[in-house]
Amino acid sequence: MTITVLNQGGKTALTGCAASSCGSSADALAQLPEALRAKINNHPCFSEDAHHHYARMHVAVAPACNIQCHYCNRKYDCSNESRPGVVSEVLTPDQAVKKTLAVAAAIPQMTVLGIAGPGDPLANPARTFATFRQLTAKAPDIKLCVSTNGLALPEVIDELCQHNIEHVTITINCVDPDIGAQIYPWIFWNHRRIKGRKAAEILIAQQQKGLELLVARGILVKVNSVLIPGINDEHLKEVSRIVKAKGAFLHNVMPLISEPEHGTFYGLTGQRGPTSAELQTLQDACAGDMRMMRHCRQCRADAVGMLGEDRGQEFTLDKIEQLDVDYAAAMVQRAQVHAAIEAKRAAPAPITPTAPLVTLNPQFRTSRPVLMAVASGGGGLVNQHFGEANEFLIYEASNRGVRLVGARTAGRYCHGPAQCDDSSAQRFAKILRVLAGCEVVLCAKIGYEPWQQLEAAGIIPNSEHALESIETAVAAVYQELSASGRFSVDSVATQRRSA
Ligand code: CLF
Ligand code: SF4
Repeated sequence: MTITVLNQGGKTALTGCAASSCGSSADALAQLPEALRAKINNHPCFSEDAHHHYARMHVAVAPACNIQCHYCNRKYDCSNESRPGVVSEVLTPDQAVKKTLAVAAAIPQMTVLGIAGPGDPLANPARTFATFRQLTAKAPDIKLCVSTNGLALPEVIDELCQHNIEHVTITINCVDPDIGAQIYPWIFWNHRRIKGRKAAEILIAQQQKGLELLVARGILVKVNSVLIPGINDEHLKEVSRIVKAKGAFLHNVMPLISEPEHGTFYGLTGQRGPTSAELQTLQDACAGDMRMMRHCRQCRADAVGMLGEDRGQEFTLDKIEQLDVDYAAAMVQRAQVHAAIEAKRAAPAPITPTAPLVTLNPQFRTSRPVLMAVASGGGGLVNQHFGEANEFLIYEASNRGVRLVGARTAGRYCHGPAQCDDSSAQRFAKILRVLAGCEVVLCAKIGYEPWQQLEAAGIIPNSEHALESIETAVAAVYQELSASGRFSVDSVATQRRSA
């Protein structure tokens, strides 16, 4: 967890990490050894700070899977790395390479190409490695990334290393086969279908062996875990402890998605996903053991763009087939864009005129932690109109400082005058549900009507910190409102009560 504290000059000055729970935001990043920093500096998933500046894309070249998870329906994207929704197009490796080059030229801040489905990349080794092989040769400035269930991992480690892959994600939901048997009905192993506890036992052994082999070779491993209330919630603390002890770099606990309409086993049998509060509580409990990822968006297996946005429709096959990309020229432009981003990131934080000239710690001991939702279009700034925000970044401010605790998708409130009708009330109701527990919304601008509705729901809208750095703005608002007693320990906000 990164703590941001304001100094006497009002700028972000002191940042520190709570014990061993460092995330990988700007300040935690600066504290890493140089070699490690270079690996994650522009990877939007492995570095919280990088996700404000850099984009990723996935190519859906891996349709088959070698296991069954109770939260997956093959008609939908791999839940390891996606939100529900069919993959628009499964690509051949040649198509995937063409698409990657086209996206990299059009979105120069795209630094990472991941293969994450729609099945398991390593259950489709020929397609996955053919894609990596071509991209290693044609686009050496793009980082390659892969996400797997781990069953086939130990046997392909040598090939992974040949493609200079520095980042691998393994989805590990358990280390106990009895729990595994409740998550995985079967695996396909050595040409046979194996069911029940035995299947889970083999999968767990392969995942752990794969993790150890990757770490031994210096590859950064992120472990994704799906939080399934009543099945592996308590157990994930043990998972976190074990994978950290084995050298995993980051742990990403994601909420189960189990809407009945997706047709998954869990969806159809009424297994619920966790609430935002349950997710945060577990992430905090695991954070004592290792770095936690808080900014995952559970992307589609064909996602394109910054985390939280999907520009896939701009790069459909019919569109890219017509393109002739000069990638040598694109690489020059990409390098310039990356240099400009890095120059901006290296610049000292501007002094914020609205920030009180005090530190948070001594003065506001009597204030309780508060969640604030931030509308941001990227760059780590409060720079989005409330009505245009499809998602909100959720920050917690407390007398220990400011930290990102998640991102929640709400859907845009404003769709233009044509849709300013009854449907806007429904959209607002959804936004309120998504903002449960938040007491402040920070945005660049907000209309009169949503302002009033937020206030009526007990949430304070604030657009006074437009274009400021998010952490500085959240800290400033916390101080302002703490000074007024709004967040005193004995106060309970309306919104908090209703959450
Ligand atoms: Fe893709 Fe995954 Fe690589 Fe990222 S996603 S393969 S590590 S490039 Fe990132 Fe998306 Fe979360 Fe995955 S936000 S679902 S963690
Ligand atoms: Fe689905 Fe991915 Fe699980 Fe395979 S590993 S069953 S594709 S969620």
